[in-house]
Amino acid sequence: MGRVAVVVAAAAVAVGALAGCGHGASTGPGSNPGGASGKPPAASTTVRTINVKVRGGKATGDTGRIAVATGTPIVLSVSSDVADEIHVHGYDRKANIPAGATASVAFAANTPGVFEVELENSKLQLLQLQVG
Ligand SMILES: [Cu+2]
Repeated sequence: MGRVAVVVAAAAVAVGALAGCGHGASTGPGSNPGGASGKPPAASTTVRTINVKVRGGKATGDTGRIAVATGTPIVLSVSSDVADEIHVHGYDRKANIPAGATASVAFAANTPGVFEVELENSKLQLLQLQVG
């Protein structure tokens, strides 16, 4: 069992290293989250709201490992006392947060895996989104 945990942790690190924080480097699976391709939203699917607050370089709220089922609609809201940028690795979603304000990114968690969510400029990990 311990070995499994180590392997999972190593994989998470590897994913993080590969994904990096490169802006514009689109190496994703090429999904089309735009939603204009004729797939009606599932009315019964509950949106998972994730709220994180950053003050003085520390994240509080829905931090740590957040597990959701594949396909769950996510609304991630982050408030920060300094201007920064939300970055959802893997899904490569970003949103600018003005100082003292809250910004949100909404997306469907359609790709299984563990994805780091961070404040890009502060290089502060907010949480890990575990999809699957
Ligand atoms: Cu990043």
